[in-house]
Amino acid sequence: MNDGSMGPLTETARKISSMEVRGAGRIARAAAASLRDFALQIDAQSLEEFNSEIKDAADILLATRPTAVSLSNAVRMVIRHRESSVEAARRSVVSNADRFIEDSEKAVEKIGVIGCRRIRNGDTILTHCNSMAALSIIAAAHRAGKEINVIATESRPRWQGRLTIGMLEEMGIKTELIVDSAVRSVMNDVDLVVVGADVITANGSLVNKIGTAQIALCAHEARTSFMVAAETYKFSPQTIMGELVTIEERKAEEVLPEISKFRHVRVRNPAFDVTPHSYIDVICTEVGAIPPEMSYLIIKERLGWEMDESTSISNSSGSDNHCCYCE
Ligand code: RUB
Repeated sequence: MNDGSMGPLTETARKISSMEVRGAGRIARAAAASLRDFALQIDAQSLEEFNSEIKDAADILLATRPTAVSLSNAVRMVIRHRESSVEAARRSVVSNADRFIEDSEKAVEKIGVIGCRRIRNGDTILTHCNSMAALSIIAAAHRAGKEINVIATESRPRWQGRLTIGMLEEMGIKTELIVDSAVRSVMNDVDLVVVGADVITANGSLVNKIGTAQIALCAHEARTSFMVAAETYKFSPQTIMGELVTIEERKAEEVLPEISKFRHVRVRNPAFDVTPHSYIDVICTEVGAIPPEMSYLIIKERLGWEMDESTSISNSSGSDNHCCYCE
């Protein structure tokens, strides 16, 4: 392996693991950019050597966080090429990465334009965690001159809600911050829940920040609309092949820094949970607002899904995380 040129890519991997770079879309774009920069540095004598170096680099990135399928989809889209020389393969990887990053940014914008049509003047919107796709919808509604009010959860244990309220503050949007457990207390004031996605499975279920499933349950019980904002690269081809989604379990210290003082307590810290498709009214993608039941078609048509070995790229490879699996 070309150790000298691996430095920046390893640094990106470290930032993704530590969550300095976080959120499924950002993770995917950072991985694409670091593969592109790495491809430009590879000093390979043969195509086999080039492919093997790129594959090793991809594996380092894939081992960072196991849940977000945007990471494995981005890696697959960037490293896939049919070239027969090192230089052509290098050019392919670079242009794949640039295209992925550009398309991904445009997708977030387009989701805003499409999703904001579902927001009415005077609506109160509840959001969870910090999702660029969900915030794109809220920002687009605000730009369109709709009077909106946002309720943001804290999103313990990593407090992503503080990022969200900072962004809403900058946009000048009226915002209320609540503790995660206050969701039911405020749900009757909410017109629409809008959240992002780490994974949409073949049956249309959503994997997103821990707590999302409870919010969906509350929204369902209160007859409040539940909208998911998800670029098409958040849909999981692996789930068509029957694979289960790996749910990342992070360190106990994130929840309880003084855990070492407790001899009989075990902290569980799953970072994501699963919302059944039956609780989701609509998934807003860059190609339209679709019912969750259409997820299979998105995977088939948008992700160029084929029954080949590239489909089996999985984020969980080599990860030290303690993971559990779900449908
Ligand atoms: C972030 C999270 C976000 C999705 C979508 O979790 O659950 O809702 O990743 O984000 P974490 P985006 O903070 O653990 O990465 O819409 O920005 O891709």
